[in-house]
Amino acid sequence: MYEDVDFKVITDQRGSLVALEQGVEIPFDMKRVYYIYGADGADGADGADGAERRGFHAHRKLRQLMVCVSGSCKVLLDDGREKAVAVLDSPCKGIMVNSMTWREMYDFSEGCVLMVIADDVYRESDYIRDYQLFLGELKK
Ligand code: T46
Repeated sequence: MYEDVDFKVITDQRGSLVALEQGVEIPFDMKRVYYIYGADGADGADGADGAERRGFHAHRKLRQLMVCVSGSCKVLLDDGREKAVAVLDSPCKGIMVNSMTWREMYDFSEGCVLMVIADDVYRESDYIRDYQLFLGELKK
């Protein structure tokens, strides 16, 4: 469903640096990077915890590395058999999320920036946005 990944951190008196390199921390060919910010609800978005949950989908093929480079959030992960919650609260660690894993992101802290590195370009046809359809495709 997903794996925790710890990154090497290079720290000196100027601060810290993390490098994510294809073939080292990233086990696939990187095709896309995107990031989500302003998701903490400070702009008036009105979910139960003050912020809107995002995600509510699985990907048929896409694999992604997710890391909060600033702040924190939680990710509910579900492979149809079990569910887990990953807490992303450090720029020094991430999670590698496999295909056919339902995800929901929530509890975004103020200033959270969630960066995602993906092994393909954006394709809406890769999304399963209906949970029952997701369970059905898992059985195939
Ligand atoms: C995921 C989680 C972690 C694009 O045009 N290009 C892109 O590369 C992406 C990712 C999205 N979009 C469009 C599609 C929607 O109209 O941006 C809009 C928001 O996307 P979405 O509602 O899918 O956002 P999230 O936060 O629910 O999910 C995103 C990713 O889409 C998804 O792959 O795994 O972040």
